[in-house]
Amino acid sequence: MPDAVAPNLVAAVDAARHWRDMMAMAEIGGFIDEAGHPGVNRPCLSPLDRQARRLLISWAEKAGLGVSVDRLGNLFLRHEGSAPGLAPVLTGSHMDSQPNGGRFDGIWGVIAGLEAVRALREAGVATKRPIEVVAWTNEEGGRYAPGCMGSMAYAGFAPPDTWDDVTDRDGIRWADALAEQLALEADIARRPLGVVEGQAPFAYVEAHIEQGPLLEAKEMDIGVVTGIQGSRWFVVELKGKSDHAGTTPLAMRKDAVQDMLRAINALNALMHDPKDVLRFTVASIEVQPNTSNSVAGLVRFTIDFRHPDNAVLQARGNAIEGVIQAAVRDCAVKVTERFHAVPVTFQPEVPDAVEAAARAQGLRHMRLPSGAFHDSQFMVPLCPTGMIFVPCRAGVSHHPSEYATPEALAAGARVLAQVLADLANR
Ligand code: HGY
Ligand code: MN
Ligand code: MN
Repeated sequence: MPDAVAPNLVAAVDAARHWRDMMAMAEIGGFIDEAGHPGVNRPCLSPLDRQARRLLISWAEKAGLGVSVDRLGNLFLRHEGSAPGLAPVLTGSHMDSQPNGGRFDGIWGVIAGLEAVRALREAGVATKRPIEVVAWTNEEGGRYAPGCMGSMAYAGFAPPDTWDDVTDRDGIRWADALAEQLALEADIARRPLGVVEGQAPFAYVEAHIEQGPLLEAKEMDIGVVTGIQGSRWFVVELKGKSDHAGTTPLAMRKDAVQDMLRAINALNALMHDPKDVLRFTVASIEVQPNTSNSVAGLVRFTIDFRHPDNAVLQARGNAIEGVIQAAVRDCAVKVTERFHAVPVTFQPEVPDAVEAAARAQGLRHMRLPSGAFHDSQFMVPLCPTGMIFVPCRAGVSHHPSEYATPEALAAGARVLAQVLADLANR
């Protein structure tokens, strides 16, 4: 579809319905934080996740879409095209949230996909190709690390049983939580797992809030996403010796917390970037036995390291273990890498279609990369891939004060509808 707008399609996107759907989803796992912000805590493979999926499925069935799930729990809502055998256009995002998450990260891309497909059908816009809206399993990696398990398995990036023995904080294995979810959703049609067992998509487009301040600061309506920076996750285990805090001389201790401080100070030096492009975060720390009067015998802490330049991502990431080994004085060190997503640049087809739709609809737009990772990172090797960003208030995300306006979401859904119609007729 060139720069022409399908006026009946754009008009068929129902902004009020879209916002109602978003607010209904936000009730599932919703909470009010101490500052009065409405947050969401909806862990993957939890009863709340299943409640949200059932609500989405009820809307999809009402809209006449086919519903199916694959063996990683990825959930698909299918709009049939006039040539059903053709590779589908895929759109979607994730429904799981951070534990202290917002009402828009991930879920908006799924609900926007549903709204765009409903608008296509209500406007009578025919598509040659099928369109599928997907809700990927475990994008956040909050309950089970790493993130993007559903999309990585779908794309053949990692074998589907890679994470079977990963446990959550309650010791529940990923494989058991996934089996429980699939059993509770046994009434939903099964489908082969992505390109591993089935068909690759023709194209993939994901709608998401920016999770950064640029679009709001530049007063833009639409972000034409050009690519995603690389991310590497590590978990570092320091094993010392627990001792009595009152009687053990410091010279005799193997204090895991003191060694953690040495390690993090050394990592801060490794990761120093005067241009503030590099992202280095330690945000999850486990201490054992975690009592005030016993010296810490064991510490586990996480590293989230990101950079847009793969050479830097590899060089600094590969140096992490050696830097920790050199800095630690008394403990045994174990460094495990558990996520490695290289920087990706989206092929031109989808960003160009997003830009054409935004322009045709008279929306202010700009190109920008994504600092957050997304399931789309793993679609790039499979097919032309891209993302549509909308502004979020002060760029805040992964926090209950995350907010995007009804108008911003409706504009994003209208662009998505036009892009889907465009791609599904190629
Ligand atoms: O961490 C991320 O970049 C994503 O929001 N899960
Ligand atoms: Mn997200
Ligand atoms: Mn997120």
